[in-house]
Amino acid sequence: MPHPIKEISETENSLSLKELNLMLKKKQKSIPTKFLYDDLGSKLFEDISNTQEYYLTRTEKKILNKNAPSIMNISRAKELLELGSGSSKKTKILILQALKEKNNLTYVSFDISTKALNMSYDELKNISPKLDIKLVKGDFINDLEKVENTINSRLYLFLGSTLGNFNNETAIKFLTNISKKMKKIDFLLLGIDKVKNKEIIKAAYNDKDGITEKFNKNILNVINNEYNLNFQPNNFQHIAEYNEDKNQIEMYLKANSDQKISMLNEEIEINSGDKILTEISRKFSDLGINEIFKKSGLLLEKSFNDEKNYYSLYLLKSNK
Ligand code: AVJ
Repeated sequence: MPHPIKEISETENSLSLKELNLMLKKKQKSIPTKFLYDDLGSKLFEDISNTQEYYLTRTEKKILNKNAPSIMNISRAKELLELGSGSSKKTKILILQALKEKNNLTYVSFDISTKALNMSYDELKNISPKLDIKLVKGDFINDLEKVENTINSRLYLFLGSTLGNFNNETAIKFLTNISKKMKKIDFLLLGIDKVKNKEIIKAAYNDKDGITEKFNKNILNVINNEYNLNFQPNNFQHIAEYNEDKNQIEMYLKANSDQKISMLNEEIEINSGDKILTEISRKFSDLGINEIFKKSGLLLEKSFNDEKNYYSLYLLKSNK
């Protein structure tokens, strides 16, 4: 029997066809990043995280392995709530640590993809009878308020540097929402990719096996299915370039030829060479991320890094 999944999104699609239409007609065309993560996309991201070039997941895991006792000791959490949990492979480290000292622990996995929630459940189901697993399907930008509150001490987890996918305004809005939802005894553990040599960063988004390319192009299949469109993924090329002024990777799909996309009784023209933005992935300095914490009502309790300072985990409290 599959584990039950609680769906908390009010609408099936928070983005209307009209809104998508406008995004595709703007000077800088774009598709919302979240459409990268259907079932196949979640699986492809899992494959990216195992490539040699993609240092983020591996480094985050290393930091977690080293510091799980300290993190669980400071937070004393009885519940872990993970936002955008993916396969939960890294979270397992924290769960195992917590179970060493606790008679029971709740783990809430919150993700937009059913596939990811099931992967997460499969990863964790046999760990221990002391672990209660809850699966919640929703969009962490729109549906966070609807996540049930608890009187237990909760550790919010937002790992993988997913915050880097948000522009500054959205990042602050999102973290402020978490900070407001947090009780005095709660903590937030945030994983952040840091500014470093740009060749290392670029390589991570241009793996030689082309998995990131497949991941990027899959976004077109996702919106084709969701909105009944006729994008041809093979008419586009994967681009991931590093914007040094903004310290961010920008992932695009670049049209190989002129094409027309039928939508809402019109034909959207895409010209050869046009680039559709599918993702930004920001890289932070300690100074920059601390500025964001301040603006979001968060206080830094402790930070953890790898020896090269490629990546950081920040353990935070709400300032209320
Ligand atoms: C998991 C969202 C942080 O931005 O590095 C991987 C997604 N995109 N390769 C990232 C991603 C291209 C990833 N995040």
